[in-house]
Amino acid sequence: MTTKLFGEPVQRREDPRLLTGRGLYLDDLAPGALQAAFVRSPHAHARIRDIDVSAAIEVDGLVAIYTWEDLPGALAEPLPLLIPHPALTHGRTAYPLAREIVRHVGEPVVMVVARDRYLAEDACALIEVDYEILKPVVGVEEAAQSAQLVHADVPGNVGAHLVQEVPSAAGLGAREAIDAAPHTLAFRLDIERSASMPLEGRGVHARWDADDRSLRVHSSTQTSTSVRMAIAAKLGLPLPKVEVVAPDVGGGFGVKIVHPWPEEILVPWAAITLGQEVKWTEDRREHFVSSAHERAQVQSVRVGFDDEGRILGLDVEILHDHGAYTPYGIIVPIITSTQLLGPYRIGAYRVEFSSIYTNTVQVTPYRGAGRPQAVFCMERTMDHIAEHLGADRAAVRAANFIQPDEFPYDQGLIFQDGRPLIYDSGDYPESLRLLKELIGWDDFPGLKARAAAEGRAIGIGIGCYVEGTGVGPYEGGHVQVTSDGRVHVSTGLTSQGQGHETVFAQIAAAELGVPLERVSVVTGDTRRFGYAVGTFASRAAVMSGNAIALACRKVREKALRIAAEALEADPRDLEIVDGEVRVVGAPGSAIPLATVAVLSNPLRYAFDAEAARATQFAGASSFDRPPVAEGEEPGLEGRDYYSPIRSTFASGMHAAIVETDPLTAEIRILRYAVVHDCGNLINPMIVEGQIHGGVAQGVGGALYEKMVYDGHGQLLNASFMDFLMPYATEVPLVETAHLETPSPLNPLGIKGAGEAGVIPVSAVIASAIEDAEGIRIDKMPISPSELFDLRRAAPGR
Ligand code: MCN
Repeated sequence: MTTKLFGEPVQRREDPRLLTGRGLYLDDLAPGALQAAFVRSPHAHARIRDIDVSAAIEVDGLVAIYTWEDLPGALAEPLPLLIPHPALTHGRTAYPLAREIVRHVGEPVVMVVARDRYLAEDACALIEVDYEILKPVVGVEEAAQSAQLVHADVPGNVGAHLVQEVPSAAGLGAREAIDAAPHTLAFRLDIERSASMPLEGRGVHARWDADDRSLRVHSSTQTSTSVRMAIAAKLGLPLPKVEVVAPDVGGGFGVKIVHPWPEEILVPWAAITLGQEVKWTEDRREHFVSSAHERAQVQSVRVGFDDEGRILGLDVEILHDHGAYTPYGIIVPIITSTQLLGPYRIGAYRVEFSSIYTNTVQVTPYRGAGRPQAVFCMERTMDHIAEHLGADRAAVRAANFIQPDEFPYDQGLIFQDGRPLIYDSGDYPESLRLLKELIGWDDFPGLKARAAAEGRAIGIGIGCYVEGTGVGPYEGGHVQVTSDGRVHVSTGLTSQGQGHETVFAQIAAAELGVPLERVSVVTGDTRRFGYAVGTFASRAAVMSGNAIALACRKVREKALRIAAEALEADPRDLEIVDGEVRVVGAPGSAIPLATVAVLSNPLRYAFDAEAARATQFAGASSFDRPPVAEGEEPGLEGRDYYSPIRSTFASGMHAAIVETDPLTAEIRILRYAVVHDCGNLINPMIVEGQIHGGVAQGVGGALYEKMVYDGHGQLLNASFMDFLMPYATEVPLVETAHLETPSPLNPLGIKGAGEAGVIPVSAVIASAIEDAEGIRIDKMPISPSELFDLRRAAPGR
C-alpha cells in the first residue's frame, strides 16, 4: 500500500447524495410504468376452491389479472430452494402464486396489473377467492406435536433434523460428560419471532425491449446477479439478454437476499407478456405478512461444569420455527448450532435441532442470522453457571476462553459452508480486558450499592460472541484506469447502506496510489459485473474488498511495466504516488497514470492530442499505432476474484448497564460498551456506524420487537402502530473500542463487521436486567409488563 487511506475514518462519500434526497430508489424509477398489486391470502391455511375475477375486470384502467393457472412453464413451478442440505429432508417452497393451498396469511394468490396502484388495489378488492378454511398450525411446540400438517406430505411438520456432536478429549460424549461433571444445570431459553424492517420494502421494476428481446430489471435486492440468473431460468431467457440493477437500496438486513421473490419473476414476466413497463413496490403490511421473519427459537440447555466454571459438557436441543416454507434452506438453525460455542473451548458438545413448519410467514436470515439465538443460549449459560458458583460472570467466561496461542482453533464442527469450523485468529482475553476497562466492570459493585442506597435498581450485563464472516464462494472486482486518470471500480455485489462506495474506493486508492477523489465505485449492476454472490453474512469487505485489491495489484503491475518502458527504468525501481508513476528517489522522473493509460491502448492516441504529440503519433492514421506488447491486453484494467479457503471469524464483547423502575418496571439502558475485532479496519468510522446500527436493532430485539400471532395464524401487530421499534431516544450512546487481530486468511487481513452489533444485545440486556432485579430472564424480548409479571411471580417479592 502506498498511501494511508486504508484504515482512515474517511467520510462516507455516498452520504451527501443519500441524505439530501438525491438517492435513486426503486419507487423513484419509471413513474409512468404500469403497477402491480397482489391479492394475498387472509387465511393461514386454506384450500382455494374458486377465484372469481368478474367484478374486477370491470375496473377502468385494469390491464391484466393473473392466477397460478396463467403461469407458463418453469414459472408455474415452486420457487427454488436456494441452499439445500442433506438434513433438510422435507424442504418446501411456495409457488409464485398460490396453487390450490395457501399456508400463511399474506401468501400471494392473484397478481393484478393496472394503470396505477390505486386502480390495481381497487381491482384486488373486487376479486372473490372462495376458500375452504383448513385448521392452521401455529406455535413451534404445538406444531411439533400436532397431528395437523402444514404440508400434507411432511410428517410431524419436521422439515429438517440434525445432530452434531463433538466428544471430549477423553472421548466422552456430551451427555456422559455432563453426567460426570461436578455441577449440572438445565434450563430453557426462548427468543421470539421478529423481522428486519428496512425503511424501503422490497420492489421490482421491469422493462422489455421487444426489438432486442432483452429484459432490464431493477430490484431492491441484496443479490442482483442471482436475481438475474433466477429470472433468466424461470422465464426461459438467455442470460446475456437479462440485466438486473440494484438501484439505491434503503436497507435490506437479510430479507432481500431471498431470490427470486415471487414478485421478482412475476413482474418481469408481466412486462414481457404485456410489452409494457411494470413496477411493484411493497407496502409495509405486505412486508409484515409476505416477506420473511426470523429468530423464533426454543432452546433447551443442559450443561456440566467444574468448580471454576469450565464447561465440561454442553447439550442443546433447538426447536426452530421455520414458518410455512424453506426457500433459504435451514441456514438459520445451522448457524445457531455451529456458532453457539462462541469464544469458548467446550469439553464436549452436542446440539440437535428440528426445523418445524408452521402456518406463519417463512423464516429466512435477518441480520445476525441465528447468532443472536446462539449467543443468548451460550451467554445465559455462562451467567447461570456464575450464579450457581457465586462467581464473577466475566471470570467464568475468561475461564473458558480459547487462548491467543491456540489459533487456528478447530471447533470440530461442520460450518454452514460445509467446511470444518476453524477460527482463524482473535484475542479474547484482551477483548475482555478492554471491555471491563471501558465499562468499569470492577467498580460496578460500588456503583450498584450507591444506587441501591438511593432506592434505584441498576445492573450490569455482559455478552461475548464469535461470528463467521466473509463466507465464499467468491466475489470479483474490476478496475479500470482511463486516460483522464480516473479509476473506475466495479464489483457485482450490492449495497444497502454499508458505505461500500467509500471503502472500496479507499482500498483502490490505497492500492493504486491515487487520490481518493479520482476513484468511482459501481456495485450491484450486472451490466458492469456479472459474476457475484451478494451482500449478506458480513462478507462484502472480505470478499469484494480483497477481490478489488487483487485487481488493483494486477493493474498496478501493468502500469509499472508500461511506465518502465517509457521511463527507461526497471519496474522494480518504480512506485505510484499521487497518481504518478515515479522512479524511487528521483521524483523528477515521473509519468502520470493517465498517460500510462493512454500508452496502454494504442487507439487512444487518436483521441488524446497531447499524448499523440508527446509520442510522435500526431497525425498518424489509426493503422500506424504501435502494437500492443505481446502477452498484454489493451487498456489499463484488470479483473480478479477472491475465493477464500474458509470463513474468517470476527469477535466481540458487549456490556450494558441498565436501570429498572421499581414501580413501572420500565427498563432503561444507561450505558452500552462494545469491544469489537474485525481484523484490519478499512474505515473505523464506517465500522462504528455499522456497530451502532446493529446495537440499535439489537435493542429492538431485546426490548420491543416481536411478531404476535393468534391461534388462527393472524399476525396481530402487522403495522408500525403495533410493532414497537426503538426510536433514537431508546438507543443508548454506544461506547466502542476496536481490537485488530488480522485474519491470516486473506491479503488484507480483514474480517466482517456488518452484523456484529446486533448479535449479543439480547443476551447482554437480559444479563443486566437479571443483575438489577435478581430475577431469571430466559425469554427475550422482555417488556416492562412482562418484567412486572416476573417480579410478581418471583418468590419473596
Ligand atoms: N468494514 C471495514 N473494515 C472491516 C470490515 C468491514 O471498514 N474490517 C466496512 C465494510 O467495508 C463495509 C461495512 O464495514 O462498508 C460492513 O462490511 P461487512 O462486514 O463486509 O458487511 P457487508 O458489507 O457484507 O454488509 C452486510 C451486512 C449484513 S449481513 C447486514 S444484514 C446488514 C449490514 O451489513 N444490513 C445492512 N449492515 C447494514 N447496514 C445498512 N445501512 N443497511 C443494511 O441493510
